[in-house]
Amino acid sequence: MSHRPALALLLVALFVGSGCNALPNSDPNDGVSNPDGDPDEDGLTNAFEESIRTDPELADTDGDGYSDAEEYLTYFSPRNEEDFPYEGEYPRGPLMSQADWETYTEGSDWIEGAISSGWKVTDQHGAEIKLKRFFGSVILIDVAAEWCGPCRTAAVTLEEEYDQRKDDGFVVIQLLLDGYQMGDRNPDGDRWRDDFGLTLPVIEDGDAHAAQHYVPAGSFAIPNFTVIDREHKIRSWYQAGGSPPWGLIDSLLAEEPPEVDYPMPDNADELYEALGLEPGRWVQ
Ligand SMILES: [Ca+2]
Ligand SMILES: [Ca+2]
Ligand SMILES: [Ca+2]
Ligand SMILES: [Ca+2]
Repeated sequence: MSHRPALALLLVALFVGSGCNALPNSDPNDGVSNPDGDPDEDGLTNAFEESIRTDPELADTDGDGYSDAEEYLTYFSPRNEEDFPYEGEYPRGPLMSQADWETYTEGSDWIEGAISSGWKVTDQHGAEIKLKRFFGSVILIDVAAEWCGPCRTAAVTLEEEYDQRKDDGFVVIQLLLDGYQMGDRNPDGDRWRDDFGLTLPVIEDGDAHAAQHYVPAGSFAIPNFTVIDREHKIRSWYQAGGSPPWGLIDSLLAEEPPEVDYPMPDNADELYEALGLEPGRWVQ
């Protein structure tokens, strides 16, 4: 089901085997002066590496353990060591440039049709989750607590519903407010995931750092569900009780993802195959 752990192990083995340096360059003439060359053997030509500003002589430019090609082809930054493929393999599409993003983030929370503001939290794998990294996906924000019976009922089928849709670019972010007691600001994300077999991002959000963006002031009924579309617009805000609006989610998933300028290398197909990766839905 998952190919990434095996690949990560392979990469680790490669780096261990080569003393954590760039992969060996067997041809000293195959240097950066040749735009078609690939001296670091990361699969990306010098010309392409220049266009994305990665190091053509280093397979893992930012040193995070993932090669430049693997990161770029899965829409993570090969130039940012804090950004790398999630252990949870949550769906992700091409990112906007920062400039494009800034033109996009006007508007306010809590209004249907507005762009959801950004926030960042840490998931169960210790990975930083930034909402804007999921631009292009349909996102369900599910606010719950361990003590809440209806929340637990909704969680029973959540993994199955998520699994059916994630290849279409569906992300669920579960925000846990409390533990077993109401007002207990110590939710246990591991316990919750184990109870319901969840692989999706589960966030211990006891201070409502993220959840505060999706509930009206003075009211805090849970479970509640907010749906964010592929353009990061809030399409259904604060649906308290019951189950997520699956009909709406499916209709939003049927919409085309926004176009983002994200050039792929000419040898992308071969690279995906060589790396054992599935091309993302957004690959042209
Ligand atoms: Ca290269
Ligand atoms: Ca490189
Ligand atoms: Ca890297
Ligand atoms: Ca990186």
